[in-house]
Formats: sequence, structure tokens, C-alpha cells
Amino acid sequence: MLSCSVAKIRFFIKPPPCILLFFLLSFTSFTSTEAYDVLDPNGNITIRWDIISWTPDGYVAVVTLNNFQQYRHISAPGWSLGWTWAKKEVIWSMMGGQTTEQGDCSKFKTTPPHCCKKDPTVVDLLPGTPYNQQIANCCKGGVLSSWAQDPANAIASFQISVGRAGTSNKTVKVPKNFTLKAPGPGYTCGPGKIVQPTQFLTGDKRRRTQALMTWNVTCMYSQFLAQKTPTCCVSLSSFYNDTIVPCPTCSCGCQGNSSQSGNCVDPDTPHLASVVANPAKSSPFVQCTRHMCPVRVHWHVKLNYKEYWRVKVTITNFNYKMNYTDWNLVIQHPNFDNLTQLFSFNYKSLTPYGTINDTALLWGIKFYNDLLMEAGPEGNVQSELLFRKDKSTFTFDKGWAFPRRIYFNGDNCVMPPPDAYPWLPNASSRREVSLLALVLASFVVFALCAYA
Ligand SMILES: *[C@@H]1O[C@H](CO)[C@@H](O)[C@H](O)[C@H]1NC(C)=O
Ligand SMILES: *[C@@H]1O[C@H](CO)[C@@H](O)[C@H](O)[C@H]1NC(C)=O
Ligand SMILES: *[C@@H]1O[C@H](CO)[C@@H](O)[C@H](O)[C@H]1NC(C)=O
Ligand SMILES: *[C@@H]1O[C@H](CO)[C@@H](O)[C@H](O)[C@H]1NC(C)=O
Ligand SMILES: *[C@@H]1O[C@H](CO)[C@@H](O)[C@H](O)[C@H]1NC(C)=O
Ligand SMILES: *[C@@H]1O[C@H](CO)[C@@H](O)[C@H](O)[C@H]1NC(C)=O
Ligand SMILES: *[C@@H]1O[C@H](CO)[C@@H](O)[C@H](O)[C@H]1NC(C)=O
Ligand SMILES: *[C@@H]1O[C@H](CO)[C@@H](O)[C@H](O)[C@H]1NC(C)=O
Ligand SMILES: *[C@@H]1O[C@H](CO)[C@@H](O)[C@H](O)[C@H]1NC(C)=O
Ligand SMILES: CC(=O)N[C@H]1CO[C@H](CO)[C@@H](O)[C@@H]1O
Repeated sequence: MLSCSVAKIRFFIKPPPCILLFFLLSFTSFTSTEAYDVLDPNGNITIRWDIISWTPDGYVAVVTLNNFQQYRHISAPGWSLGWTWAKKEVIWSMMGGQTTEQGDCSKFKTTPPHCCKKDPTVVDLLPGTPYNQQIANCCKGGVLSSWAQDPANAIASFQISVGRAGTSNKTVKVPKNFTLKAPGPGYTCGPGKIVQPTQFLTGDKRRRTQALMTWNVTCMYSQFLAQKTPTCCVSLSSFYNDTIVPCPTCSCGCQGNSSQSGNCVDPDTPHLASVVANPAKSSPFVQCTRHMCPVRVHWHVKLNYKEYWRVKVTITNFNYKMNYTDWNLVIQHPNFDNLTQLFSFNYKSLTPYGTINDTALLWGIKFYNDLLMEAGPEGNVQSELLFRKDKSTFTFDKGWAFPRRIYFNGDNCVMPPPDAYPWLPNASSRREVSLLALVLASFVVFALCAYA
């Protein structure tokens, strides 16, 4: 039904769609223009340089990346950190990390430096790196966990020996133009700021040492910069209405014409395995659906007790080429302040607004369901949530029982328009409103179509 209206609307507004589109985009799921994330307002990645010793022509520094974001992690192939030297510095050697390019070191008559580029890019080493090239917190292939999920693995470090630099805290110049890729765009980094030298506690905790000089760089994520099309959508259902509200059509893209060779994988194709195994980068990886999202989150209002109500959440992977390790889900719903029980997921409450406790971070249990398997029979994880009713706010009316916002791995999931939510029986008074809403909804779908 929705796709019908799309076609109609497309006909109607042939001449001026551009302006309309922009107007609509700014109102639909594209909260991506937000400069920062409302559910994680203090989220950032802080990069700290600690100079730990001076050398004849420069210094040795330990560079530490702290992922202070509650739920946005960096998955394989991992982070890369770049900067521009302020003077003519070179990198003599590194531990726990490496630059991607050496650059032109032909001026050096002795052993050439590790990197002579004016704007080096550093990446993490891989797990299994020999011990003599490791330092603490290195060598995880650039993977960084989120702060709420696994703070111990939200840190990465490498050590760098810099030459042709200053050799005192007066002559050292802080590098400029820091860039962080994770691995694509999305982060903007501020300038390096000289801060109080970091203090380190020795292994036996009986002695404190301190860096000779420290500077911090703060990098912030913006979905707008990442320029990602949505990667996830939400579908809804309830025990009190047979309607299953699907993900909006074209949430993450539209299915190509059958005349063009498919941009998605038909699960019924007889040679599924060979299509999926095709190593070409451009080969399709997502199962053909109306929403074309690699991930769908389904929220089912399952049961109504006197004091409690129960929801079932299912995450389904439609991506044939991706196992999501350490996946996470952020859900905003007013009843999370009275979450009583949760089955088979980990839970942590996030309180982005300080006092309002309506946002939950959910993630899988290690070795049980922390891996969301590639599309197929195993490609889903699920949980049930039990909420205690607060008599003053609880209702099944007006879609109250459905989530306000869902993120998968930090990316905003496309929600069905509120007026399409399953109704309580006998909610006839809302019928006129919903005709308008339906038209609006198809606009949204159209906008998404055209965008993708
Ligand atoms: C970065 O995040 C940390 C931890 O949440 C916070 O203390 C700090 O103020 C943030 N920095 C900036 C510049 O937002
Ligand atoms: C440099 O070191 C001196 C003492 O050695 C200290 O007084 C000064 O604050 C330091 N400056 C910076 C920018 O760290
Ligand atoms: C840093 O980047 C800005 C803009 O990209 C550029 O104008 C500036 O020259 C760069 N600075 C250095 C030292 O490369
Ligand atoms: C610098 O970064 C560290 C985290 O690596 C943080 O603990 C410290 O508070 C930061 N300093 C300032 C002044 O932001
Ligand atoms: C399918 O392709 C034909 C010709 O390439 C085009 O006219 C038609 O509009 C396309 N339909 C859709 C739904 O994109
Ligand atoms: C996902 O994991 C399974 C089991 O570990 C493995 O067989 C499969 O090849 C993996 N798929 C991808 C795309 O990495
Ligand atoms: C939010 O509510 C949950 C569930 O009742 C509770 O476990 C958690 O401690 C609360 N968090 C805060 C910050 O109030
Ligand atoms: C169920 O909800 C849909 C809206 O999603 C509505 O059209 C339908 O009338 C509702 N069914 C009943 C029995 O109320
Ligand atoms: C719905 O309406 C019918 C008839 O209008 C009535 O018999 C029934 O009790 C109503 N159900 C509820 C839950 O209000
Ligand atoms: C019914 C019930 O337990 N309500 C509680 C829900 O949570 C808020 C805030 O934590 C409490 O104030 C209510 O009493």
C-alpha cells in the first residue's frame, strides 16, 4: 500500500521535488544533522600525547586513544590517526602501531626513519604482533570498544619516537590538523591543547611518575559528516492488534529494477552460496527486502499483566557478509525507569539528560549472543523485557508502548511514522488524522527513496 502512494506522489510533484526533498529530509529520520548525539552529549574520543623522555633530537611519547563514547565503537578494519607536523619532525621508530606510509627518507644517510612524511597516518598493529613490538593496550587491529560496554577495551595506545623535534617543553611544537578515521569519515578533531602532565602509578602502586609534557586532542562524531545512509530500521507489532507495522519501504535504499542486475541478494536464489561468496567489493551483500536495511529491530508488545507488561525485541541481520561482533542497541522509552527484568542481554541505563532515566543500552552476553551472525537462519538475537507499570503514565493508547528512538551500533534506525503504529481497538476517533498522516508517511518514504 505504501509503495503505491509513493508512485502517486512521485507523479504529482514532478517539477519542484528538490526543495521539497531538502525540507522533508530535515524532518524525517535524518537527525543526522545534529552536531552531536543527544543520547550521548559528552561522547568523544580523546587522544592524549604524553612525552615520557627526551632524546638527543626529540622525544619519546605514548599516544593514548580513549573512547569515551557510551555506545559508539570502532570495529574492524579499525581506526587510523593522522596529523601534520608543526616543524620538520620525523618518526624514528614506533611500538604498538605503525604509519601506513614511510614517505621520502632519501635525505637520511644512516638507518632511515620509520616515517618522514609531513602528515603521517598511524594504524594499530594486528593481534599476534611479536611481544618486542607491543606496548600496553596496543595491537587490537584498531578495534575500540565503547565506554559503557567494555571500558577496559575502549583504550588504544602506541609509542612513538620523534626526531628533529624540540627537546624541551618550550621548543616542542604540538602537531596540527589531527584526523581520526573510524575507518571512514565521521569524526572531527579539535586542536591539541597542552594540559596538566599525566600522572602514572607504578605497578606496585607505591610510586607516582609523571609525563614531561602532555597534550590532549578531542574528536567528536557526527552522523552528518559520516554521510551514511541509514543502516537499520524498526518494525512494530503488538498483541492487541494483528497489524505488523513493517520497516518503512526504502528505509535504507530501494530495490533496483529487475532489469538492472540486482543490488541485493534474493534468499531464494538457487545459487545463494556462490552469490554470497563472491569476493568482489561491489557484489551485493544485503538480502532483498522492501526496506533494504542490513539490520532490522523488531519491537513486539507481547503481554499485559496487571502490574507489568512484556516486550520482545528481535534484531535480525540481513547482511550476508557481516557478522556484527559486540553489537549494541540503544533504546529510548519512558518506561525504562522501571525495567524490572531483562533476559539474555546485558543492560545499562544511560541518562543523557541527567535525571530522566528513559534510555537503555543493550548488548549481547559474551560467548552467548554477542555475535549477531550473518544473514540466514542464525542471523538474529532476541530478548524479552519486563516493565513495571507506573499507573500514572502507562497506556497502550497512542503508541505509547513503542520505543521513541532506537540506535543499532550507534546509528539511528529508521522508525515507522507514528501514525502507522498499531492501534488499540476502538480508537476510531483518530481515523481522520491518520489519512493525513498516511500522505505524510508516503512523503517520508519518497524522500528516503530519492535520497538512497
Ligand atoms: C570528552 O569526554 C569526557 C568523558 O565523557 C568528558 O569528561 C570530557 O569533558 C569530554 N571532552 C569534551 C571536549 O567534550
Ligand atoms: C615546562 O617545564 C617547566 C619546568 O621544567 C614548568 O615550570 C613549565 O610549566 C612547563 N611548561 C609546560 C608548557 O608544560
Ligand atoms: C590544516 O588544515 C587546514 C584546512 O584543511 C589547512 O588550511 C591548513 O593549511 C592545514 N595546516 C597544516 C599545518 O597543514
Ligand atoms: C586529557 O585526556 C585524559 C584522558 O586521556 C583525561 O583524563 C584528561 O582529563 C584530559 N585533560 C583535559 C584537560 O581535558
Ligand atoms: C524501472 O526501470 C524502468 C526503465 O529502466 C523505469 O522506466 C522505471 O521507472 C523503473 N521503475 C522503478 C520502480 O524504478
Ligand atoms: C561469520 O561467522 C561464522 C562462524 O564463525 C563463519 O562461518 C562465517 O564465515 C562468518 N561470516 C563472515 C562474513 O565473516
Ligand atoms: C534507571 O532505571 C533502572 C531500572 O529501574 C535502574 O536499574 C537504574 O539504576 C536507573 N538509573 C538511574 C541513573 O537512575
Ligand atoms: C490496528 O492498527 C492499524 C494501524 O496500524 C489500524 O489500521 C487497524 O484498524 C488496527 N486494528 C484494530 C482492530 O484496531
Ligand atoms: C469496542 O467497541 C465495541 C462496540 O462498539 C464494544 O462492544 C467493545 O466493548 C469495545 N471494546 C473496548 C475494549 O472498548
Ligand atoms: C510503579 C513504579 O515502580 N514506579 C516507579 C518507576 O520509577 C520511578 C523513578 O525511578 C519511581 O519514582 C516510580 O515510583
